[in-house]
Amino acid sequence: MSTFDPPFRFLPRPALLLGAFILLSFAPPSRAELRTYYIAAEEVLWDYAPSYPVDPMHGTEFGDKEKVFLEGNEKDRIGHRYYKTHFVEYTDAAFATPKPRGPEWLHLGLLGPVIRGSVGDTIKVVLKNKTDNLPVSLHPHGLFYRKNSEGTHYNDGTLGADKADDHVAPGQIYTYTWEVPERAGPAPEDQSSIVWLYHSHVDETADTNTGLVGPIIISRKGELDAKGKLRGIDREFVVLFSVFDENKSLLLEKNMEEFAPRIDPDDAEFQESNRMHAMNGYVYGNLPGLTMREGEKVRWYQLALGTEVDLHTPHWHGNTLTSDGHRIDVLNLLPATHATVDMTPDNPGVWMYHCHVNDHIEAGMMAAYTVLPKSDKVAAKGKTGKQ
Ligand SMILES: [Cu+2]
Repeated sequence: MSTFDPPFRFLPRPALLLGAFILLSFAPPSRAELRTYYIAAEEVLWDYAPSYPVDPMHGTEFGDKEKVFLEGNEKDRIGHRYYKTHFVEYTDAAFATPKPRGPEWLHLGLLGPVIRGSVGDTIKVVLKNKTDNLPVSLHPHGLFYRKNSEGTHYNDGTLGADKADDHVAPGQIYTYTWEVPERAGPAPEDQSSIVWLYHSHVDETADTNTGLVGPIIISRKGELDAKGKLRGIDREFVVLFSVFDENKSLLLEKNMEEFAPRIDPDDAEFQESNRMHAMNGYVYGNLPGLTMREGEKVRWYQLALGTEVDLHTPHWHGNTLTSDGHRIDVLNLLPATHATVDMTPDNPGVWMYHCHVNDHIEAGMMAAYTVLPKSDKVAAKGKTGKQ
């Protein structure tokens, strides 16, 4: 008995399959969307090294070299915990419920949420300033913004409403509107998605050292599926390499009052102890969540921010990647560089992933990523019928 209903029952099965293929091939690309994000700037007591006093890279206690940056002593060192301000995503305009961060984004750490879009979309970010006393703003790289959504104050000839985005005062809300035209998305030689930074730009250096930074991922039209997942890519990781200079933080005074009240802020050794060589706000192997499986298509978005010490060379042990059509295991980053590189790991294990600048290795700019063997998945599938 035929399983086909009229009027297709006269067609042979190959013709039907071909017809379906043609229909799908010419299906209109996914429609442009309005994507709205609710993001608050708020204070957090951030821990650069939750494992303290254990060094997870070596399975021992931290030594004197690491303690330069990590050891607080209630007198003249702040230690591994600092008050910072960062971007937190909320579920809606009430700003009452933070949006839970899934395990796939656990590694973002201190960073704000991923703001995602496709070419043709419009992105609205409703920003609420939940800090006590710091003006904040949102400035996106790469996207198309008018003067009322640039998030930066300077003598640009604008007045009135076009200035409202420049400083969002504590307790206030402002909505930024960013367009995603072709020129904000991947160019012909790019992969299917690219990364940009967003950050507060009231006092750019102080704001970013305080922690007000996050990623934007823009994909080609039609590359996001109905669930908002990037087609053909199994996992995405975003990592920001930055020496957070806590001496330049807007919260230095608060940190000193609470953790190191008896030190001159100009003391050179104190200042050095406050330069946190971090990957997503973690040092010395504390960055969690970089887990993938052998054979998966893994996309790494690599970012840097900071000053002249922020020339970083991320290096992956154990596997290689492609960057702009070249094979690499080390990438070059300068402040505010955005790079997208792809890996198909073929080598299971726990592997080092660190900045290759010697001074930065010593100061803690290191992590580990895990590649699970493909065989586990095959075995699990055989057992349960699903992965
Ligand atoms: Cu580095």
